[in-house]
Amino acid sequence: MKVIILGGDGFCGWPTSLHLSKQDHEIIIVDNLSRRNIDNELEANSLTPIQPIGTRLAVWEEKTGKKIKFVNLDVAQEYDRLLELIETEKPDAIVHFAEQRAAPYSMRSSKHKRYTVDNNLNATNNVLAAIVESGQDIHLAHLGTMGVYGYGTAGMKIPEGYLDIEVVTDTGDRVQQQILYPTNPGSIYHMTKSQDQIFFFYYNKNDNLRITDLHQGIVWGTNTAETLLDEKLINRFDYDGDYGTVLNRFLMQSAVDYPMTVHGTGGQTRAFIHIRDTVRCVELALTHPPKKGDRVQILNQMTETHRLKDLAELIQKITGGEIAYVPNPRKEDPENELHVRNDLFLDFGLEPTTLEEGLLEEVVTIAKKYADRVDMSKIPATSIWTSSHKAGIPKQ
Ligand code: NAD
Ligand code: USQ
Repeated sequence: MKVIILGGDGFCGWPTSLHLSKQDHEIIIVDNLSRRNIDNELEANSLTPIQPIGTRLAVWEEKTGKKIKFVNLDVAQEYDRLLELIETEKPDAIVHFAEQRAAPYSMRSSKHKRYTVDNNLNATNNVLAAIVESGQDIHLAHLGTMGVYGYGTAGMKIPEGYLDIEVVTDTGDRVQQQILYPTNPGSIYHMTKSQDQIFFFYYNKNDNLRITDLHQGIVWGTNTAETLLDEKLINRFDYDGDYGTVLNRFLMQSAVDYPMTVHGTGGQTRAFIHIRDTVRCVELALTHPPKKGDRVQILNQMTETHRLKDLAELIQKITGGEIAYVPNPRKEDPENELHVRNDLFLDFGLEPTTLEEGLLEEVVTIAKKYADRVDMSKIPATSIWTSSHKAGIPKQ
């Protein structure tokens, strides 16, 4: 298969590109390197020493003999170049990772809210419009988020995208329907993913596009079989207050004797997936595309749910690290239950990596190994959801 990977220099996109290249798919990475520029803006860095994209690709070719093309292009701004690329390369599939993905970054200021909306919505609309204009039958697989659903249910398992409902008509008949699960985003970033869902619904209905939307949970871990082939292929590991996600932050914090920053009571429950399973899920999504005329295929890309407090306590058992319950900078429910269906990926053959298998390895091979690269001043989460959240935020 020929696959264009939009956002292929990022945390999920890079190991996915290598994994698909290893399976002999022809890969073209498109990325405008905006994530690296945001590191410059935040004066933060990956915990792991990631190499420039040119070095990454040269080492991959040297190690495996496989070539990956790279195109530096802004998917949200350079529509004509994107269309030309699609028309020239004629890919079988496009994987769309190219969005601003941090909820705290999207809440930093009006400027960051506007950037996140402009970037994410235009990127998604541009890809969809370009596929239509090219006239080609290309399967689009998009990385969405579990946060589209919100994190609470009335005790039921969150279904894969569609909710069964029953309406009573004016004549008293009961009619069964399936609708898109109502969205309940908790940040500007999550709101853009909710809006992406409507773009997919529309382009699928109007233009018959074949689309898979992957509602992914929080990704943890760093390396995959492919990124481990050489240290120069190492994947990104974000730990700063905006881009670091909770489990990787706790692992890094406990490795450098920084008390684990549990927001509020730690009663929040979230869905998780290891990066090794992310790359496998994208491959499974590409090999199980919807047929022409099918509705948007929505898959919940997660393997486990955990309460944050339990995660911190589990890591404490392994590392002896301290836990700090800090005021929550976000506006979110202090506690929630979360039950999620993920039958489709299990049916496709996914064998999940569990927390028990991966945690210790991650602490030792990444968090402790690169601990001397940590800038402690970048650890506190300082982006706040509303001005009333200001008072309790820890000072840097
Ligand atoms: P990332 O920021 O590491 O990677 C995104 C990549 O896209 C970056 O390399 C960036 O430079 C590129 N990009 C952004 N806007 C672009 C544009 N307009 N044109 C070209 N390139 C652009 O993020 P990630 O963690 O790899 O996440 C990838 C996708 O997966 C995102 O859409 C995110 O919403 C989704 N996702 C991530 C997680 C997670 O825990 N990391 C969980 C669920 C969903
Ligand atoms: N949290 C802490 N301590 C920290 C950091 C976070 O307690 O030091 C808490 C947050 O308050 C929140 C939870 O951990 O309750 C998750 O935060 P996160 O930053 O790990 O994850 P989130 O903001 O939801 O975003 C991440 C990715 C995003 C993806 C999403 C999947 O950055 O791209 O879409 O996970 S999901 O959470 O399922 O919506």
